[in-house]
Amino acid sequence: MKKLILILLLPYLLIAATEKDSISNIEYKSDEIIVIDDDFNAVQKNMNTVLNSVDDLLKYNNSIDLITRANFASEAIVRGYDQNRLSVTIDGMRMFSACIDKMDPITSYIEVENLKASEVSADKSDMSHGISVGGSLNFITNKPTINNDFRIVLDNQISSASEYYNSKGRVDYSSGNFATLISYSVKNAGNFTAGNSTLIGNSSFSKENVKLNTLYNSSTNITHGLEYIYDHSADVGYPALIMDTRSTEMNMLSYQLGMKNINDVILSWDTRVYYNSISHLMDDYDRSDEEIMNRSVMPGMYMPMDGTTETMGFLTKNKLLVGDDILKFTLEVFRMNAFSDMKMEMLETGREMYLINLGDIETYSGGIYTGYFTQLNESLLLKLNGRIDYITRKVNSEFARATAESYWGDNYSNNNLQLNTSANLQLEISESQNANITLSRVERAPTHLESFGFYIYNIADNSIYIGNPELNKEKSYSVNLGYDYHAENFNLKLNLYNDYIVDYIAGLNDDGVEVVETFAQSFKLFQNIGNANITGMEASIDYNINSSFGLLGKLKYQYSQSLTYNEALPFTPPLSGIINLSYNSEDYTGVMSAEFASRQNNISKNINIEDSTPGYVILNWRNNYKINETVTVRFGIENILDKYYYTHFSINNLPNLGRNIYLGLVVGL
Ligand SMILES: [Cu+2]
Repeated sequence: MKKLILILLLPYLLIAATEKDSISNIEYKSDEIIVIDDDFNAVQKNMNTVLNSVDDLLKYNNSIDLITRANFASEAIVRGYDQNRLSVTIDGMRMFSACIDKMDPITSYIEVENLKASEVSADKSDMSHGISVGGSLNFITNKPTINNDFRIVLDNQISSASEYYNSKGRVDYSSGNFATLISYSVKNAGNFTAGNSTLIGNSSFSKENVKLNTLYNSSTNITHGLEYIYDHSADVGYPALIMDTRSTEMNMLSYQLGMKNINDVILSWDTRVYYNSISHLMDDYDRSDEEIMNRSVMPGMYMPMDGTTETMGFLTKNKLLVGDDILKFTLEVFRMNAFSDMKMEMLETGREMYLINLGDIETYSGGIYTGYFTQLNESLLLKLNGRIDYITRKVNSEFARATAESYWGDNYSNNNLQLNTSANLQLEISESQNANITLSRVERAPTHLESFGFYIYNIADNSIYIGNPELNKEKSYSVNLGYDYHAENFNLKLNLYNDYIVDYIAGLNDDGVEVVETFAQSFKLFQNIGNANITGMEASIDYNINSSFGLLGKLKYQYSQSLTYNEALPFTPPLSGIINLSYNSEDYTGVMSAEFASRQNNISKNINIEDSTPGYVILNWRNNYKINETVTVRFGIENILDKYYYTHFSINNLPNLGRNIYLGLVVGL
């Protein structure tokens, strides 16, 4: 019975885990607050047994949608805000995508066996992992535990729609004060078949990921952690884009010092130093001569492109008890370098040209966050947040400066001070009901691409983008209303929100450019295009019908508008949701789910060029059967009806997978 509830509530708990510090009054007063951050341990392991990928898992967060460009790691967007408008971190550490065509969103470096939980601060009531106009998204990875145990789990899976093979596993070893965790994943996929048995060419990929973790307890309340992640993907076909990934390599290394209950005041103090680098190479060598000669952008030439980012940082967070109140304090500093260049190789003449897209853009950023949580009375909890970041950027490459001189003059650096505040009030209406309101004022400096990107092609609007060093910060004024109802076998959660955005940043046609006749593209310069407004709602329920059956439902809707153009913003989520009916016995879990979205006619025509997206319903059947203590099988059919569909977040209307039959074998020793 206990297990049932756990599995039924998995998606709910995952969300619950993300609502950070929504501490009930009792917990708030007690010592339990110390362990709250580490509380959602058992949940993830079970989640992994029913769902197959990080993408599947993220879909169960009601604020998240996924932008797809290939049958490969999708980009997570929160309430329609993409990675440019989110602070995306792994264990609080910064990482920046190396591909200027967004082939390597941060989510591509996370594997399901590494992921413990995802924290989303869509209402901006938490700023400890940075903050942007769309909030923050932090991935918490699995860590070793000190339990004097040795355990191996191997998980092999095949699935039909893309002749996909995935081998993954983890080894946990712990002895005395020492623990280690090693996990790996190897993936291989051929071309995938979309709905109605439609084969999508050039859509295969391969990927490997290894994560090594060690933990050492030097005393009862002091831990030292060392973490290394290696990720490599190769030959990733992008049917929706004009190029494919040749290879991407990511290395990430960090050391963490964790201290708990140092004295009556300092409840926890975590410090981290980290380094990561990403190297990305893409080209169009696999495309046919016919495609190269006839495509609308830069026909007749190959365009291999290189991209690298390198980030190093320091992060220290602590939680203090001040009287009866909690004070959270974070200090963060990081440096990031981004470089990207391309060659243009004429097919007919063999002549070559060279261009730098990101001219070794160096970013320094320093931030201080303070959160103050106080219990006003028996039923009212107030959280006040403030965060200041100072960001400075400059273009180091002389070549890049010279190329862009006609646009930027001698303006090759900018500095921004970001001031962010939010207040969150939580009201316990009764034993079973809670309400909360969050007001926030958040701003973000333009990204390095928006400031200093040069000739960056966007296939969605067939335009070439140029950065603008003189952009104003984008500001957002938000209100978020939340309501929770929880009974023994029923939970309801509601969110209503409105974001008013000032100085929205987007590319606008640059009239100053004389378009060469052979160019079918328009040139767009990043500009502040006025104000925008986003209104939305999210609702979720879970209901334990009886000891065997459970129901889970999620629904969301958003309406967005650029006030300048009187049209929707790009990637506005339509009315969409998920319904799960699950059955559970001691050895078996089965989940029937329906994912659906209505037609999206609120589209962007000026900021981006979108078309209306038809609605869809797809059905999935996923199962997990425990044969004995050692062996578990996982099997199911996704998109049972073989529906041909794509979401509003699909680039160039690339369809999703068709009927997909999968079988996995999990062996745990
Ligand atoms: Cu790329």
